[in-house]
Amino acid sequence: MNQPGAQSALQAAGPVGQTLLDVSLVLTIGAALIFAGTMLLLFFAVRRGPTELSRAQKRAWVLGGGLVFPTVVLIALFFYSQWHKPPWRPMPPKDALIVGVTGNMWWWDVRYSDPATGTEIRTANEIRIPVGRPVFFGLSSADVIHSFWVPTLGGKMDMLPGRVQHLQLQADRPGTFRGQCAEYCGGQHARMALQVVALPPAEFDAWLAGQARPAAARPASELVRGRDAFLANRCDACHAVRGVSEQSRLGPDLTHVGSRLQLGAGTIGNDPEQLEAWIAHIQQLKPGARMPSSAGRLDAETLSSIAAWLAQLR
Ligand code: HEC
Ligand SMILES: [Cu+2]
Repeated sequence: MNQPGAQSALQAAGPVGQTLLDVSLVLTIGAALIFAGTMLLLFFAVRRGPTELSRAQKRAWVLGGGLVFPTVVLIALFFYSQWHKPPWRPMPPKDALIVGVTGNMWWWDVRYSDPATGTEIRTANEIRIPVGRPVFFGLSSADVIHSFWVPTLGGKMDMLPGRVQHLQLQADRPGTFRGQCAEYCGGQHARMALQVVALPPAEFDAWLAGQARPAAARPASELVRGRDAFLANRCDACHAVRGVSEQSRLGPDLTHVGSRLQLGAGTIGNDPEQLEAWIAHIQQLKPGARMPSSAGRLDAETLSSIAAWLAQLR
């Protein structure tokens, strides 16, 4: 499968992921030690055979092992977990980047606000973030319950229709981190992945400024055919390409689709050939996806002209 980016909670790439990893290690090692100790006691007990214990000895074992020990361990764990709990914040910290993500069957709608103008910048299935800066996600859903999970960074948080939930994450090193919808949401749930790309701050700013720009209203002459076919075949009934078609949000925003690492929420890679295959055969690549296959409806030349136009929307 085409899956760039680590998707492992064992490769923590930020403070939240690291805390979760630390807590998990303490719990796992602690549980293993207690289990080993209990088994050791059992081993000695069996080896020793039946023995008479005095009343006081019996009471010491039952109260000590059955009451005092678990109480001490559980109270210690309670304070340990309170101490490591990620803070719940109703408001983002001042320097945070705010990103809105809405789960759809089966893709992710992603929104930023333009730092220059405050207007909304929309993209899909790929979230770029600056390294070393907190990112405050506002998470929701357009249909059923989804769940946002990027294991290397931390999480996860359910996405509920009609509600906005918050999650604050941060990447401490550049890289590509794979995320996955973590709440079964229908037939193509397994093909609902996303990429989080953490970039040095200057590169991130340049990327965001690029995303803010609309697509060229007048493309180069060899691309005009693709753009016209996109409109003539009513791809714009579901897709916005800012500067070209704005009316619908039923499908991912395609203004800069050529710049994404993957297509179809992690289903395939992204180049002109795979774009063409996606448009022609989406129902084979992602059966049930809410977009019709175009093979049979569109001739090969039209398909490749649409793919060529989309591929250069970077
Ligand atoms: C009925 C609405 C609808 C129509 C019409 C439609 N699409 Fe889509 N399209 C979608 C949806 C929904 C998705 C997301 C599918 C998924 O990944 O589950 C999508 C995904 C895509 C993607 C992948 C985007 C990404 O970031 O992964 C491309 C490219 C695309 N469509 C191109 C087209 C083209 C070209 C046409 C016209 C031939 C078209 N679409 C017609 C709804 C539509
Ligand atoms: Cu899902």
